[in-house]
Amino acid sequence: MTLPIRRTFLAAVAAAACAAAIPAFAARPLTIGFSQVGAESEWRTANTASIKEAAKQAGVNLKFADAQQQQQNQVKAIRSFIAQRVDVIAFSPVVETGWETVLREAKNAKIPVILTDRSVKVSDPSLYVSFIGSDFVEEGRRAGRWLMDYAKKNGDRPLNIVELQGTVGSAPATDRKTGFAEAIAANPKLKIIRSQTGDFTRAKGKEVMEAFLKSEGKKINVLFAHNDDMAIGAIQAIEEAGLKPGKDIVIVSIDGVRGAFEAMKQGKLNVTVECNPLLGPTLMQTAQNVVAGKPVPKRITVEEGVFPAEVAAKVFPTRKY
Ligand code: GZL
Repeated sequence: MTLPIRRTFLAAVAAAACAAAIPAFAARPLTIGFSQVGAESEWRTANTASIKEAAKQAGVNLKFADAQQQQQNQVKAIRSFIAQRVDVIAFSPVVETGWETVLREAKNAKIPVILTDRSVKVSDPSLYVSFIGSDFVEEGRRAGRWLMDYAKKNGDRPLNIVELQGTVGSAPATDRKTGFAEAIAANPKLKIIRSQTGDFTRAKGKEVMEAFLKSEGKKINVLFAHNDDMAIGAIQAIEEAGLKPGKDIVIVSIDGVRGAFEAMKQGKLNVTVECNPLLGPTLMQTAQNVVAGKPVPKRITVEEGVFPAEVAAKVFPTRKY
């Protein structure tokens, strides 16, 4: 066999071998271990649905664990993902601290970690590859700016505010509180007279609002709730106290879930600041890029708006969550 023909023959054999290998490699789906905070709110339900649907669309093998809002359950789930040698670990950290050890274990196992929705406080930023989520401080500012504008348009009278905080130690609770306080600081007539966690749930939001009403009663002019679910729980408490939510007590909330649009259409909620839960597609794309060795941004934010009651009816049909 002369050299040129022999070389062509060998090249053909090599090409055939490579072609045969590709489908085998390509056929192995990516496996992502995902630890979710829980199922505490409408927002969380939409976030989970987005992640599961995006995994299905992307052909990703998703191992999903619900932590029932307990950090130790998330640590356990991450350790289990490491033991199962998943390709990528992703999670929404229920609180900001206490992650160094388990994230170091993931790093030592050479499994990349992607944060979604909430971030963590760690001394070594290389413990996670990317954080995909909202700017919660800005969400708090937007809530505060709406109230500053409301105060100006309504006689600039003193307004006593009660605040339903999210889960203690969580990034959204800490940052929304910071942003809101920063935005209203310029008007000393806007005063936060009570502030307590409602843990992002309707039930707890109602319970804490009942306590606020018992201790402060008609002194309350405004409720700032860190999420719509606590606002909706508080609306029930306000009505049971014989007051009109959205009128006797102005309500400012965050998330932009369907329940908030329903309440705004009924005149019971004044504004909701959007917090986009539809992070699934971005998570899947980012995970695929990480595994393919492509560079990914350390911080990926999402577009969000502010929806006052006057636009609720018009916008509601376009809402995706
Ligand atoms: C925000 C998310 C918060 C929502 C709540 O990104 O972490 O947790 O605002 C949810 O509704 O419970």
